Amino acid sequence: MIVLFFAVTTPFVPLIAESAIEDFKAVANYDERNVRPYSLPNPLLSNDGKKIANVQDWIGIRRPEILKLFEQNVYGVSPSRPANMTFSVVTDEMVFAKKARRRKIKVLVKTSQGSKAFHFELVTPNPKTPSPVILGLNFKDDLSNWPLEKILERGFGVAGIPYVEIQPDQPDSLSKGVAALYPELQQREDNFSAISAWAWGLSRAMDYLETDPQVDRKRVALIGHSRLAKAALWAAARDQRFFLVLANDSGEGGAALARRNFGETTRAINTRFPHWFAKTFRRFNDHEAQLPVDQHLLLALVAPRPVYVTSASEDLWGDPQGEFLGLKKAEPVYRLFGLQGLSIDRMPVSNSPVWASVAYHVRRGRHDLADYDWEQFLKFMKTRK
Ligand code: GTR
Repeated sequence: MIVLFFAVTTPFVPLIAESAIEDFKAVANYDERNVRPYSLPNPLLSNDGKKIANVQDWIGIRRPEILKLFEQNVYGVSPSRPANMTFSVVTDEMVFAKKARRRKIKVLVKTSQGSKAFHFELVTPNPKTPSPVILGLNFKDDLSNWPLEKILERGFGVAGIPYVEIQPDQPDSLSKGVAALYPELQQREDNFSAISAWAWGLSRAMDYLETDPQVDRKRVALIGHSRLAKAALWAAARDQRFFLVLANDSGEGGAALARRNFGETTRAINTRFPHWFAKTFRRFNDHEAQLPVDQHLLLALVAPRPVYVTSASEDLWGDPQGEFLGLKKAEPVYRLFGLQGLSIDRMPVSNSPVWASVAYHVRRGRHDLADYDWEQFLKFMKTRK
């Protein structure tokens, strides 16, 4: 209340007042007993009420329909692969006692509005054969926060894009970054949002990786943490070249069900991060029940490819239970493909991963991409052929 009063009466209030940020967290519901009943859109019922009973109808009818609903109502539209795009190798060296090769690749995109470049680092185990690669957006501009040596020892390559090179992460930043190359997409209510721009950047990195002889192009997995896990899920949902997705603590706008009033809400995320989603998404502030989708449908778009959802036990803002349920409610689509869901119906205790065609764990501890998470991800990937 005090915050609202402040915002309304002070003319020079910053777009996101720090006090407002704290206030959303302070007033959030963290009590399971206060979760209101909700009902979710059925993954296997089309917009016009047709029952989706086979893979063909899923692929031909329901999948495109859900993708479009997410574009229109949540993440906004994205440009297609740019006609004018070039890749160049900026640096190239052998590392880890010549056991691995590390390159920095520049992606340059041009449109009639100008040009924009971003980079990513690619490290591959010294190869006689192409390696599977784990690709992700990174908060850092190098790979120093990821367990490089461990990843390489397990036989995987890794690629990381400093996410703000694609699109800055600030309110009012959509006139910059790659979004600025497509001003016509910013005129729309379902505009090219920051999360869509980051996801689109992942697909552009994939455009390169597909051409690299040291990369097993059929085994490019996505990883992301937090806001970057939201983007990884949206990228995997849209772009079926990705082999699987590892979505760590993705929370609201990621794997967590929007209709569950627990932790972060649609209003909180749209207020604190107005650039992350399309403008249309704001219509659902306090009206999540009117969303034509919910986040289980985002996970379902990844089917039949594996999706690994994780939570952290202390990350109540991210709603661990809502992330688990998002995954469970996507399972009917995996079953349509003849794949098995998780063997459990209730969220497992901390540090007990459960794997099937989809996978889940809740790690003991706080919101983070921790060694424990990496360890499970690498083991899980070893089980996927
Ligand atoms: C939080 C935000 C979450 C999550 C997180 C992050 O402040 O509310 O949705 O994305 O940031 O990305 O670190």
